[in-house]
Amino acid sequence: MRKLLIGVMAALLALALASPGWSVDYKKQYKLSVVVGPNSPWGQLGQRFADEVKKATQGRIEIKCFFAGKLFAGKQTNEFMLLRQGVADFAVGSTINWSAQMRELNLFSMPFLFPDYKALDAVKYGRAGRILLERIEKNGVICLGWGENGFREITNRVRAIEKPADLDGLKIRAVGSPIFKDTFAALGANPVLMNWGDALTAFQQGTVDGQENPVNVVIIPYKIWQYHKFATIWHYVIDPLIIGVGQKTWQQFSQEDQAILRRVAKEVGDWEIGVARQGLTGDMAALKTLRDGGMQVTELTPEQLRAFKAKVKPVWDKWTPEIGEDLVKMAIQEIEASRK
Ligand code: X2X
Repeated sequence: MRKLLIGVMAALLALALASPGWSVDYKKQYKLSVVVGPNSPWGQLGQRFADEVKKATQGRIEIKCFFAGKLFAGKQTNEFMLLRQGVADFAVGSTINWSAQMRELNLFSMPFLFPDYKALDAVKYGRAGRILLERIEKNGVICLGWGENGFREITNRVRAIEKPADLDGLKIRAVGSPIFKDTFAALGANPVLMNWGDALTAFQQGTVDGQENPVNVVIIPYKIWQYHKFATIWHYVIDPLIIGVGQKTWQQFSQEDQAILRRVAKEVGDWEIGVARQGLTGDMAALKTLRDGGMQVTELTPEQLRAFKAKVKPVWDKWTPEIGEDLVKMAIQEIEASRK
């Protein structure tokens, strides 16, 4: 009897070793966190990732998406921490929300640092980007791929913003990440930091005058023209997304499945980046949707932009050492090289 039992166990063990994609340790279902809803391309990225991973692993990895910050009661700056702790297994997270725990990620929130998508890509796929991802990994989150929220543009219900003085005293909702408070204070506005879930109510009730978010991924899906008549395209901050997985979860997967996760993240991430940028270069066709919604859209000239950039110098002075002098310098070099 004992011999038989040992024989059966040995056979089971051999079977487990022989099938690299199968492990007794896999959870029945993994949790993926997204701050926004399923209608945004950002939410769709989460769902596509889950669907494609399930298909490619023949159902070995089943991921359920939790939209609108459900996993952390809307407190978006906790997302990275919860991913580290394993409360969420996966997340498609904004660098802004993760910057609360990873100060270096404020690099992307340095006002007027990134002039265009080429500059962003040069940093993301260059040395500075590699260093950032390594640091995140050291902090317990594996980065599988990039997505994109996009360049953040400002909308408000009071007046067209063409120069810094137009921001005077406007109550602008921003994410609860300290660099935004500093930036809007430097620009003469009245920053109000709150979670996205609360922000929608604040727009509705008019307790804030304005907000800043990307065109395709937030302004259009959330129809911000319902609350705000004015939009200014100023590209002041870029907001990349990272498809991440907590270290503890990652270690459970076989090498074969890890490779699948990386491949799928790259594929769906690239798809979403394409959607996030659609109609936002050249003729800026995406802005038509805002105008059709009734918004007055202002596109700033390089000269008008310089006036805003001059105002945020104190933000650069304060935040460069926080992010790391070397990292900021490296990013500036990569951006300059991308412009040649
Ligand atoms: O809260 C925001 O503004 C949003 C949805 O863009 C982020 O999560 C960074």
